[in-house]
Amino acid sequence: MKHQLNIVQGDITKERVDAIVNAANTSLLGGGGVDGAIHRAAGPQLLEECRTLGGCPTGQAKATKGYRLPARYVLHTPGPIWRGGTKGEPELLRQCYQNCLALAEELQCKTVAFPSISTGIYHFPLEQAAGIAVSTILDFLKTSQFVEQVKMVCFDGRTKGVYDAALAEA
Ligand code: AR6
Repeated sequence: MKHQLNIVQGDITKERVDAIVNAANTSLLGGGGVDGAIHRAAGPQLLEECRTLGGCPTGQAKATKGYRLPARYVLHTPGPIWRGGTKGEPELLRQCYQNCLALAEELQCKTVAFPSISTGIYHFPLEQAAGIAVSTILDFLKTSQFVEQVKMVCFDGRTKGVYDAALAEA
């Protein structure tokens, strides 16, 4: 199959893909979790470019170069902070995946790697987040022109298990 989604366990900063996604915050000026790991691996030029972007609203996405990363681009998207699920969190999370994939398509990327957006410091429930991620990515892959391979890069075994189950049920 030409267009596919794979679930893997690992460190997204090591991925040799056209674009990796950063689970950022609205300042785009760095933080902990995967955001901290990406900035450390990319080097200080990433923060310099991020400073020129003027932040980013939750659910939207902005691209930078990858600098010292093996990936050519970083697509920064602030996921929703979980506030009980009645503040539009599911729709905002869907928009994160959708807008990153649209940006990857604009940049003519063939391969894109995502972390599990919002399920760390932002506490979005993992099962629900995995369902949203998998369905949004699979829908996108049905009609994408450039993007052929999407990887969900899960940092730990529990996260990978939940994404595997979501893909099996899709
Ligand atoms: N590779 C892949 N996944 C990772 C890595 C890595 N190197 N490191 C952590 N994860 P989080 P959020 C996983 O907290 O919930 C930051 O401070 C992690 O185990 O990074 O969207 C930002 O600046 C979890 O499964 O992101 C924001 O302020 C997933 O990545 C805030 O955290 C997401 O966890 C965003 O919170």
